Amino acid sequence: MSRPTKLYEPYQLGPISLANRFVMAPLTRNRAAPGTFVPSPLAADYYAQRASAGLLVTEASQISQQGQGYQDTPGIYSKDQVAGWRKVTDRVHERGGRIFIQLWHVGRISHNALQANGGAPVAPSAIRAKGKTFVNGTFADVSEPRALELAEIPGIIDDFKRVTRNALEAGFDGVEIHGANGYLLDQFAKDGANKRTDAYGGSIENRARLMLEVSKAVAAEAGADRTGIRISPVTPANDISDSNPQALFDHIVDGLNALKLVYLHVVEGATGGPRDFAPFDYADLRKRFSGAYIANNGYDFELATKVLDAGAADLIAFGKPFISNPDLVERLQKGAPLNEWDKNTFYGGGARGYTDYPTLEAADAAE
Ligand code: 8OZ
Repeated sequence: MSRPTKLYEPYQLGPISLANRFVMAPLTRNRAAPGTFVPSPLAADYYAQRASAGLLVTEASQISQQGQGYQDTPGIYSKDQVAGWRKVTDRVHERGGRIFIQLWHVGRISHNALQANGGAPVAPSAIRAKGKTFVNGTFADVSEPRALELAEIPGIIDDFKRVTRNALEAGFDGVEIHGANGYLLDQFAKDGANKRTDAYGGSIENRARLMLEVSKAVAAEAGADRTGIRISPVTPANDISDSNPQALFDHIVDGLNALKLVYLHVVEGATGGPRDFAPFDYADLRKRFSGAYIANNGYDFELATKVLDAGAADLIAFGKPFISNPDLVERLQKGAPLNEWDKNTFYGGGARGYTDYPTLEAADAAE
């Protein structure tokens, strides 16, 4: 049975042809090698299994040791990490897939145990988030951060540039800047976390500056047509908030549009929670942005079809359904039932709950 929908129409994303409108959302899985943070050898299987999505976005990958906030998340700053990712991109490309890597600096959402010499995580301002991270096998309160010195900011932009070159060397089709979910760039943008009085704090223009400077620097390395960004205007994730998200993100998106980024990936509502968490006009962002609009958060076949038909988005990112359904694209086309996900195996561990979810074909053969 096939159902009428735009989900299976191809899409031209800058220079890259996508087979359909499905995006696999970035999903943190905490299975990188402890100590080196090289992606797990299983990651190549995991992403290759899901390569029928028009575009895969990798799990968030730290741009530096300082940018890490959780146990065993992969990096993209060392030679070994680049070699590990190369195996992933090769396998995805062999299956005809396309893959971007998500570039991540967690800012204050980290723990001393992950930082060089047990130091403090960095943030726009020395304000500790009310929230937890996962380190040394348990959930722990995030550590007290220190405010970045003005003179340190160019170094962070340089880190983003360096890892963008690494990403291209690793064979990625492009990069996604993680500007969402209460991590560093979102912390700078939003006034709940940014109390700076220099050029990176205060006005909307100043708070948006780091996200836009990073976007410009990354686009200069990868090409704007291979650079996307993820934002989450109203999410409360990781204790983030802003007094006027509409004005803030109207300004940010105008800046991203001027840079000609290839896509804007928007977490609508509370990340992993209610889509109507807070009032926000997403159509306004779409109007301001000429590139592709990727909509995310709580989409299913029906809502995705409705939104694509209405022209409110170009691509739809699915998260958890891709964890438990490597063949999500084919299952939804057939109207076949979906595997349920097991939350207990989301973060950390091995193949179980990672590469062992069956395709429909495998499940049928086993009957
Ligand atoms: C879940 C657990 C840890 C990190 C995000 C990178 O929310 C994450 C994340 C999600 O963007």
